Amino acid sequence: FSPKDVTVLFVLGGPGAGKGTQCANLVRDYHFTHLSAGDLLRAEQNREGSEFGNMIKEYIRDGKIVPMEVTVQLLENAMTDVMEKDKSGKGKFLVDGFPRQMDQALKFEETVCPSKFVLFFDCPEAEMQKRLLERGKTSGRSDDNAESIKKRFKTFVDTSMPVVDYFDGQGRVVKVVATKSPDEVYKETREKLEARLG
Ligand code: UP5
Ligand code: MG
Repeated sequence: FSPKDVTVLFVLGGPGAGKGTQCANLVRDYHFTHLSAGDLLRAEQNREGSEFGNMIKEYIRDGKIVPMEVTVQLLENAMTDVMEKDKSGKGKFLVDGFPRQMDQALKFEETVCPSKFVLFFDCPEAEMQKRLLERGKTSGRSDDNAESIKKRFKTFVDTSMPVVDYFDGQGRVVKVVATKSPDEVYKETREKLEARLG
C-alpha cells in the first residue's frame, strides 16, 4: 500500500492508561482499524512455528521492548492485510502502544507511513498500577503482576516518554487526561480528536 492511502494515528500512554479501552470506542464510532502492537506480539508469541515466540515471551514479562524489526514487520503485515481486503483503497489505523522507543518511531515513519498525530493518554502511575493489578486477577497476562508492572513503568519513563516528547516538540501530540471514568475520558478524546481532524 502507499502511505498516501492511509491515515495513521499513534495511540500512546503508560501501561494501563486505557489505550485499548479508548481505541475500542473509536473503532465503533469512527471506523478505524485497531492495531495493538502488544496484541500482535502476543499473537506472534503463540503462533505455532514462530521463531520469535520465546524471545517475545521473555521481553513482555520483563517489560522490555521487543527489537523493532519484529514489531514493525507485524504492524506492516497487518496493515497490508487490511488494505488488500478493503475495496475502498483507503485505510484508517489506530496504532496502539507503538512506537515506544525513538528508533521505532523514526523507522516506522520512514519506511511504512508517517502518523497524522499522536493521541496521548496521560495517567499517573498509582492509577495505572491499580488498574493493572485489578485486571491481573483475571487477564492471564504474564505482565500484569507487581514485579512486571514495575519494570513496564520504568521502560515507559526511560524509553517511551521521550518519544511522546519528541512528537510534542513537533506539535503532533493530542493529550487527553486519562484518570476519569472511561466514559469521561472518551468524551474528551472525541472532542479533541474532532477538533484536530477538522
Ligand atoms: N481501564 C481502562 N480505562 C479506565 C478508566 N478510565 N478508569 C478505570 N479503569 C480503566 O486498560 C487497562 C485496565 O484498566 C483494563 O482493565 C481497563 O478495563 C481499565 P487498557 O485499556 O487495557 O489499557 P492499555 O493502556 O491498553 O494497557 P496495556 O496493559 O495494554 O498497556 P501496555 O502498553 O503496557 O501493553 P501493550 O500490550 O501495549 O504492551 C505489552 C508489552 O509488549 C510491552 O511491555 C512490551 O514488552 C511489548 N511491546 C513491545 O515490545 N513493542 C511494542 O511496540 C509494543 C509492545
Ligand atoms: Mg493495551
